[in-house]
Amino acid sequence: MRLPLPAVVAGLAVAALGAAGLVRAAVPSGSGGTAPASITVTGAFVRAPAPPTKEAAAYFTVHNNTGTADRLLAVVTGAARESMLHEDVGGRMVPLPAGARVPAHGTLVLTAGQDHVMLEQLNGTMRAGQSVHLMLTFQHAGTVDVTAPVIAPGAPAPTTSAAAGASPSD
Ligand SMILES: [Cu+2]
Repeated sequence: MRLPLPAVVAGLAVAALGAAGLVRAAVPSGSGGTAPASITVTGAFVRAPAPPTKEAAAYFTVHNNTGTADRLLAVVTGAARESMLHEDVGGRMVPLPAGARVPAHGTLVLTAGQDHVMLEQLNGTMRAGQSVHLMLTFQHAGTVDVTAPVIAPGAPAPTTSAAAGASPSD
């Protein structure tokens, strides 16, 4: 009666792989293996457009857990046909075609009045209470998937204290 055993073991192995595949979405694909995530993203949210504007903006804080500077190159979402990294320079939007730097053991904070991801040509109506999937691409860390709740145009930003709360010991 030894035949069934290998079959059971093989089944378990497949189940474990399946679970790893699900979890992988939250981990940078570039880090590989069981190493701690080289990049983590916290406090993500999307501000719904304030009529008559039709653009939404995404904000989050990127933590670089490595000793090498990285760069956020692009953000893609199914919620909009165009998403661009912008810098707010005295109220004027300046595109960041080369991305935004994430210092070694440091943070990149996207927040109102500074850097943000502009979401243009939205696919459908965006309302508070929904959530938006963002795929961030980094120069070294690869891609990181983030789920960002949508907040109303006038609602307070949930990441106001993100910069103050960021700790290099993380
Ligand atoms: Cu903008």
